[in-house]
Amino acid sequence: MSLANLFSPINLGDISLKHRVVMAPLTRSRSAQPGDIPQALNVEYYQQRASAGLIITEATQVSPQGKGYAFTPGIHSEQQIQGWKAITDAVHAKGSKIVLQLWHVGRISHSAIQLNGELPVAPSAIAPEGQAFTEQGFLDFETPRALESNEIASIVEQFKQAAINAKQAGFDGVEVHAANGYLLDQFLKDGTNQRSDNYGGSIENRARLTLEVTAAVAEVWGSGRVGVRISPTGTFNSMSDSRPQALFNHLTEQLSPMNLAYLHVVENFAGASNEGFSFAQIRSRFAGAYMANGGYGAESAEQAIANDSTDVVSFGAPFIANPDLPERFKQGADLNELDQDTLYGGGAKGYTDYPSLVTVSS
Ligand code: 8OZ
Repeated sequence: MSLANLFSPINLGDISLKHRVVMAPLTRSRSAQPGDIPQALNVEYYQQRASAGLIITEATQVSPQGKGYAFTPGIHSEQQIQGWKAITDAVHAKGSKIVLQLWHVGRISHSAIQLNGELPVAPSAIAPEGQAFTEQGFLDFETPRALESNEIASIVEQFKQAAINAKQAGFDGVEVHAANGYLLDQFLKDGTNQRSDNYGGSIENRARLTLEVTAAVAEVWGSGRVGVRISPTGTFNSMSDSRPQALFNHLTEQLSPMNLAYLHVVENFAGASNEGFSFAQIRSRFAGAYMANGGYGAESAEQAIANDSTDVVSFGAPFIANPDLPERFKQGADLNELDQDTLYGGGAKGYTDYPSLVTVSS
């Protein structure tokens, strides 16, 4: 099968890609400790994958409050900025592009991780099911503290400062993480947002924080270097919404005139059902580039671009196990298998030791 569409160039706003195989954001929990600092091992990992048309980094803490998982990196200290700078330099040296994913986890954290043992914050005091991954191991989630109305501006400020830091670290842009049950998604969906102020209740109010954060970050970067990631049907992290189509149609209609680099849509993740949801309605409401994610392979990605249901596709799991994924797609080569046991934490094993195709020069 021809992969002519997948391997054609595209501009995502002001970010030019040489092809449309994008590396999705992937939490790997391998930053240097203490300090959650990107290190040489991470430079090697990202550089190995720099044949991607674009790399979206693993979710990265915008602030200490935004941290929810042990060993994930941040972008709120000088050392973290310098650590990321080595990564952006290495990726650029290989001719690829890299954007930083800006992440505030909200309630998906634990007082054992938060500064001064404070409770995690969220739109409403509703606990998720399950456990947090902390430096002390897995701990049951707690009931978070509902943010006061006058604290919301500081959330926007955390994202904005992180965007400024990302610029200093040499990225090509940033992606606002509004998916998968973290703080912005917690505000969007009514299973987690039961506020009665301007940030809760109506769909317009629940979308407000994501829109304000995106606008603040776009002020720093220019809108053509900002993407937003959403997961309309996602249930990961105990998420639910009563009217996801109406909610995400509205959000998309509001994001569209901002002229963003792209809208990144998690279409399949952790077995959530898409019954009754139309991603085509999201696509048709967004004037800029649509990036599809979740369960795609080379052929289904090619097909989806050819039939115009997406512009570009991001690949997660396949990029963990195949550092040279675009080349393997081109050659129709077999893919390495993913080792589930080495996804989070640890060192080089299951991180930088997946083999590339052996290329024999003639
Ligand atoms: C899996 C494990 C830890 C974090 C996401 C940042 O879902 C994540 C994540 C996924 O966006």
